[in-house]
Amino acid sequence: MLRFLTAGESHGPYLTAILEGMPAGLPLSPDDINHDMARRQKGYGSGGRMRIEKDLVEIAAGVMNGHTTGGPISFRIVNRDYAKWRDRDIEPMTVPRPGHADLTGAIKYGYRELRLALERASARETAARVAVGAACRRLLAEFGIIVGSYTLEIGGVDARPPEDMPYMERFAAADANDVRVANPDRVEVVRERISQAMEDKDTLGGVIEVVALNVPPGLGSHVHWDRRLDARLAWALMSVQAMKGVEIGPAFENARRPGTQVHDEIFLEDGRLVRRTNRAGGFEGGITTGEPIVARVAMKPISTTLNPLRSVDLATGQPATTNYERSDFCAVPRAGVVLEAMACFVLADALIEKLGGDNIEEMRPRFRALRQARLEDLIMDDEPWRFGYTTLE
Ligand code: EPS
Repeated sequence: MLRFLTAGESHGPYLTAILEGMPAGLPLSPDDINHDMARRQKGYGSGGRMRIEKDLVEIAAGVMNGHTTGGPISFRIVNRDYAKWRDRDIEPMTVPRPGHADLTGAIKYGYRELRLALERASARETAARVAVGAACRRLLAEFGIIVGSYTLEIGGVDARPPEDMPYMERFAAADANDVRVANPDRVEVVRERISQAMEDKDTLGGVIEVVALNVPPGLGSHVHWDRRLDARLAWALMSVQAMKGVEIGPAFENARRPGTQVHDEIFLEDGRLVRRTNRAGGFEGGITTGEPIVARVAMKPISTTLNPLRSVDLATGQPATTNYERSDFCAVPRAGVVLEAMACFVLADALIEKLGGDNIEEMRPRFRALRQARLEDLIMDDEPWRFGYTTLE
């Protein structure tokens, strides 16, 4: 099945990713990937680094003449900022920032210089994930599956789109502004909130909704914990730097309501089993229902703040305050693109698992033959039966 690795430090020479398990025969060009790379780079509230980097991906393995070979695909993204660091004597970093991996990384790895933790923990690594995710998105596109996202909240400011706004319109509207807010009436107030945080020398988190459309029913499985696709998705989304909460559908609101107000009732229309609501967020029993997959993700505020936070200087053992490192003030708008990448990876993996993944042409007829939520696809024996186990007692 599909897997990937990334390597690279925030201010090192470059980031590398290897994606293994993509089927052969998929058209894939750097342009397919660079589109998402560019989307990840814009966002109001970013720090100065985004003016330095111009993320373009180089593919040096697994794609020949514009098509995947089935072999591991390698991606390389240069860190332009490295030029500024390579021949410089770097000040020691001995005061860990609360919220970052500085302290926990040093405890775990025995670092005698905190920058080593920072360098690999940094969300710069998400550029590599977006490259991987864009390749997965290319595979999903062959089967009509679309993944998008938009900002729901930033710093407590509500930016939810109107409930009746179609998902495709939400995606397009979000991509048309630099806070990735789908509700046009909320763009300015969100920008102002970020401006205020910058003035206050503070940082902001928020909530992002990630949605996948046209996912067939029957991906994932209820039979074992690590095959439940909602759980796999939550894991992948949570693995993105600074993500601290994931809910599928309105899960926390569902938890406050009685079951009769939560579960999506089933109706038969023209031989199809349909739902009029999607409070389940696209999953039942860890398996896709065929409804849109909806995941909401909570991002904590960036832990590098211009206003210092109290900490301890590990070199002197004295109380100290954190030193400012150039960073983002609010990365919520850009983070949506990273979350999409992780969702694309999880869904591509689940699709390959279901359809087999040696060659894209083999997958197509199997995709068309997938069992659907149709009465004709669901033949019932409708007669008494027994467990029939062959136990000794
Ligand atoms: C990051 C800090 C900032 C961000 C960086 C993530 O970088 P720097 O410390 O060089 O200013 O710009 O994100 C990226 C470089 C990127 O491409 O997203 C951090 O500490 O996580």
